[in-house]
Amino acid sequence: MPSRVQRLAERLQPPGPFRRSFWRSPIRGPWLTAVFGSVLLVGVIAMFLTGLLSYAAYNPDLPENDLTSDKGLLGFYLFPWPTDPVWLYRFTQGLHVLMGLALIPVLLAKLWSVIPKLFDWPPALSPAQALERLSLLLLVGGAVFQFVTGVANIQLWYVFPGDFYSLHFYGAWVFMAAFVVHVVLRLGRMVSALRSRSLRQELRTDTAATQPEPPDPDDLVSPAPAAATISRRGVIGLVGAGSLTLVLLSFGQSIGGPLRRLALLAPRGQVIGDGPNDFQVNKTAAEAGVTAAQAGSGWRLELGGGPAPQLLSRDDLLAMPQHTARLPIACVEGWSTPNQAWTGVRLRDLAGLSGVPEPATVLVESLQEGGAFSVTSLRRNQILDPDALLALRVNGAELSLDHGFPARVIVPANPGVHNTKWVKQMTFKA
Ligand SMILES: Nc1nc2c(c(=O)[nH]1)N[C@H]1C(S)=C(S)[C@@H](COP(=O)(O)O)O[C@H]1N2
Ligand SMILES: [Mo]
Repeated sequence: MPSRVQRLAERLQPPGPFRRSFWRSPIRGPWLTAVFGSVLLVGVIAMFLTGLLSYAAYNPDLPENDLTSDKGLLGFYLFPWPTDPVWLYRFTQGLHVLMGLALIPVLLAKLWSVIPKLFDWPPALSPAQALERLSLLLLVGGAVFQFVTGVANIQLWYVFPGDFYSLHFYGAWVFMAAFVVHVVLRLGRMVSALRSRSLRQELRTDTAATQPEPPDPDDLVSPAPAAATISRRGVIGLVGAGSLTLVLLSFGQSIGGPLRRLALLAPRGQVIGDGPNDFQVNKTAAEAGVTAAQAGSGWRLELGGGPAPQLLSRDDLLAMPQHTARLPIACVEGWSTPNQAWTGVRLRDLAGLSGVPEPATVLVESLQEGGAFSVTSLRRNQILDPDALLALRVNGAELSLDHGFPARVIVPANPGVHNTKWVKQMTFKA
């Protein structure tokens, strides 16, 4: 029996989408919502964890590395990012971006499945309901915000009012707070809805045999269902095909090499550089404002932090013991290159030469003027790793100017952004 308050509320409903009978899809109901919800439950947790890892990988506690203005307590979990296995960041960040893309159709389907709730009228009948709807605002707004900023960033569409890192970082925490509240409130209902129908049975049911779910307390099921024009199987298939298409047209950018050509949704050029230097470039020398003249014979590496600063020419560096390491470049934007053979001087040898053989950090500065990534810090474990290099050559050839000639940093498992190109100065600190 509807209560008097409910009956009154119904009479006060404005017309159109605010009336429950406006929404007539016969497949909308708790089971379908729970199917998409369960995929999002797992997916969002995985996104959050890989996102947290990416923040840790930036070593934001070191000078110049924190791209958020003030992490405060939100950095409680930070740990020194390891250098082993070398593909670690390639894997976690490739996964973060690919999963995010795959979840877009699922999120849209989930929102479609609950859209009548958006128009609930009156907006709230009790303080508890008002609070819940407010949390939904943060939930839906937070999800849309995270997906939009993430996709814009991997499409190099830097339109944010502020910088991507701060927005995506704080956005994640706001979204997760609302997500936890939502899961606590709805998990039980999700589980019982999933149990209410057999997935296997649904996957065998065609459009003609598709019937509405029984009326539910959440009022997702239409009170006036139309005839089915698509089965639940059809909608699940459509969403799955959408996710698969996004992944198929994107994963090539994370695998690199010849498969990169499949990454039609990736924004970067397919072929950059020639011969041994023909692998992905983030920012060309021209874009960074670095000229061949700056990188020419007058270039000197300034080693600081020790008793006396030192200036080394490229020939001085080439005269030091050379080491080759096979390492990838993996960008926060999800693209990466397969291992390339980098050759140069070990960072730990440079630390020794500078007079700081046991460094805690090194501050690396680029020839590039300004730019968020022209000054970064590396941690002790990254300096002392035997495969951490100031690279002078790649794949048996001189570095190209676009890949950082005369010298660039390359450290195993390091986020691409901290593999500074066109290095000018390194300051080791004990
Ligand atoms: N000086 C400087 N170094 C830089 C960058 C930059 O813009 N300026 N971009 C970084 C980023 S974001 C990435 S992913 C890698 C890419 O290296 P690559 O262009 O050789 O592939 O370089 C890093 N080093
Ligand atoms: Mo990057």
